[in-house]
Amino acid sequence: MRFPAFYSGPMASSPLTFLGTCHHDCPDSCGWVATVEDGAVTKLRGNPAHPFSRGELCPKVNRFVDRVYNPDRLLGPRIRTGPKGSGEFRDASWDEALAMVAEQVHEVIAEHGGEAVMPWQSAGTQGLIQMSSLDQRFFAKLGATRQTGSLCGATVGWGMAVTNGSAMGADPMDIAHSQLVILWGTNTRLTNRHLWPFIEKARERGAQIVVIDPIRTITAEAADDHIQPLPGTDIALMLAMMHVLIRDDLVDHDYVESHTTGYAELEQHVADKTPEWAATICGVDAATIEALARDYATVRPAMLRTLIGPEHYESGAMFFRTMACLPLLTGSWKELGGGVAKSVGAYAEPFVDHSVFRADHLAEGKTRRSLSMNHLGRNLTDATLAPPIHALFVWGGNPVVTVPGAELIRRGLEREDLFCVVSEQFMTDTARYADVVFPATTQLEHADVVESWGSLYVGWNEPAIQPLGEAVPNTELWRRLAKAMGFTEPELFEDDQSLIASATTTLDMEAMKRDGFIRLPVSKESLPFAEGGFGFPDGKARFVAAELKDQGLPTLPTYRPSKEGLASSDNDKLQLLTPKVHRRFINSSYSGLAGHGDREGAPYVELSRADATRRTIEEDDLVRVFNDRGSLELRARITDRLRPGVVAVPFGWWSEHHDSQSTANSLTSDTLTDWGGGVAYSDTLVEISPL
Ligand SMILES: Nc1nc2c(c(=O)[nH]1)N[C@H]1C(S)=C(S)[C@@H](COP(=O)(O)OP(=O)(O)OC[C@H]3O[C@@H](n4cnc5c(=O)[nH]c(N)nc54)[C@H](O)[C@@H]3O)O[C@H]1N2
Ligand SMILES: Nc1nc2c(c(=O)[nH]1)N[C@H]1C(S)=C(S)[C@@H](COP(=O)(O)OP(=O)(O)OC[C@H]3O[C@@H](n4cnc5c(=O)[nH]c(N)nc54)[C@H](O)[C@@H]3O)O[C@H]1N2
Ligand code: SF4
Ligand SMILES: [Mo]
Repeated sequence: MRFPAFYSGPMASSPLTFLGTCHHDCPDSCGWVATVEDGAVTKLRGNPAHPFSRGELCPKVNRFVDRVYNPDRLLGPRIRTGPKGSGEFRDASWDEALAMVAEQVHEVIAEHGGEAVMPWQSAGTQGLIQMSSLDQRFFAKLGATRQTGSLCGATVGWGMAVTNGSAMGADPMDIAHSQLVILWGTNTRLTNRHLWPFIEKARERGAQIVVIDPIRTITAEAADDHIQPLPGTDIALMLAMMHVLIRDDLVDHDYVESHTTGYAELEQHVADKTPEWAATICGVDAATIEALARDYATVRPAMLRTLIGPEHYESGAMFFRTMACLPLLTGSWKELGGGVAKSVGAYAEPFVDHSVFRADHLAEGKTRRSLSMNHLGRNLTDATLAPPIHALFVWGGNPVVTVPGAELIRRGLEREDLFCVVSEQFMTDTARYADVVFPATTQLEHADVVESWGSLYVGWNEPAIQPLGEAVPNTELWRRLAKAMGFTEPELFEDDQSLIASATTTLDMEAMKRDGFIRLPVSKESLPFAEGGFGFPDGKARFVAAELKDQGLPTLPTYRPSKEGLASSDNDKLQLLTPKVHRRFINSSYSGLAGHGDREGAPYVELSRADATRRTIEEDDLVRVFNDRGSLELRARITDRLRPGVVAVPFGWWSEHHDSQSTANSLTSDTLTDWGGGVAYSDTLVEISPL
């Protein structure tokens, strides 16, 4: 079967270079230039013209060409021969693999109905059409269960929206204009490295950089101040800041009066949320909280920069709803370099129309239930689900490593009455459980458009080479599966160029293809809420959110200790954080590759000297980290980067890097966030004992 040509428009660059954009789930969405000789990519460099990434890639993608040509790449379909999870497969032709999937899926639907089929997809590629497009139509046609929830990001937006009526934020690049930069629960130098030069620029202009993080990260080490609250307690810290702002009359009353509602209730609500009160919850002394609040109001412009870290708590959305109240009180939105800079997806919404990919009519009126992607383990093992899941499709993700409750996921994937299809570039921990594995192309082999969540630049991705082996883009997989299933609706077979064109009608695609990127057509000085204009009908932001009442949640910003968390636990338990730590990984991608995992070392558990001494643990001892969900054997690293009571295991390692099959997410909590559909990875308690 020949793969159809992707793109035949005008060539942007000289014959041997191709402009592209990194597809990884990373805020930077760097522009790149691929050099091709004799049909093979020989060099991949940052595109120097890209205004955000400015010619640099990163320690992951500097070796992307090795990833693409890696001997372990999956280059043809495979069919399982050994027990589930064993990783024993044989090569198969596309025709055989497609026929097997079609037969099994028809059988599942005939016996149990369409909802017995579950799609599970994550952001392995963030590309417009390769992340999610034709799959929506394919699964509608099957009448399959819908995936809801999000591992990352949605909770931030939904949290902010309760206060602001929209998920809009400041343009992160405007941080260069700030005099006070508060990096609140984001490890910029690791996870968003191309923003750091803009922060350095602010610093050259006299800005003060503060990091608020329970871990002394590499970003905290480069800051002027590091405030280290106990995990999941920031809401109390923010309430105390509001207390100080109001008590000391550091409030912009004009702004509050013109553009907000509920101030009187907030004033009353925070009257007793003193810095002393917060200090007992956060473990940050009251004087530090006082000073932070005063600086926040008086050193201007002050930018709050946040990403994803704090969403992974039971009160994840409440964190962002509460944060959104701070710039309202000080009128910080009026200033270039003020406000809150979060992910900027909301900027692209008017210009990139994802709704064109839907085709709900294909479901022909069948009801389609929704199940959370964060409860994959629960859903696969819940025999009371009606119907139970009997066919699972996974693409663009590695849930056995990245989703909480990993042991439950494994148990679910081991079920003999589950048919599992995975589309992948590598034989991941998840792919090992598949009945059929399909080979996926990389970003150098397919066309796409990449919307960034870290800057206002949208990138073009020109395929630089033909697909390797028999790999296909995700879109082509859905087309082939639709054909194998015997479907004929033209919507299921739309080609890539047409899909891209239909979603981007308001963008200057010619300029994007010529330069490799364009800036979203929004004004240079983007001040979304300088003059109010919040997303509610009256245009005003809300300190009181009446709609939360229906969900049994407090209508005012409120700190509530987590059910599973330090604040409510006995002292033998430690709170486990599982952050991104490695420069050469992105999530669980790369940890299995030479030049990445081997150079990062091996997984470990970090704990404070006090917690180690209490358990007679020495540096490099082998210890057991466990709770009732799972257990890991790890080397201990004694550190002063963490407070007593808090321990950390780096996220991203596969089971082959651990002594058992388990990984960090074997231990983590799958409790959902208060709203927004996220999950509380960090509300996890563990015990540690020497081995
Ligand atoms: N090198 C590398 N870069 C990446 C990734 C990667 O895996 N590796 N992943 C990418 C992805 S998918 C994402 S979403 C982004 C995430 O980017 P970030 O949100 O910056 O990264 P995280 O590590 O998820 O969390 C950031 C910080 O939040 C802190 N944190 C945890 N709990 C709390 C809390 O209660 N309060 C406060 N104040 N801070 C807290 C953690 O200690 C951590 O240092 O990074 C992207 N970039
Ligand atoms: N404990 C803990 N768990 C976490 C986090 C944490 O901080 N701690 N962070 C969470 C966050 S923020 C995120 S975003 C998630 C990420 O979780 P996942 O989205 O599962 O991320 P990856 O592990 O990178 O898996 C992406 C997979 O997609 C594949 N892939 C890439 N491109 C394509 C393609 O074009 N087609 C197909 N078919 N496959 C492709 C890659 O080979 C890779 O195996 O993890 C979450 N899990
Ligand atoms: S992973 Fe992030 S930093 Fe690295 S090249 Fe891709 S977008 Fe840039
Ligand atoms: Mo993420």
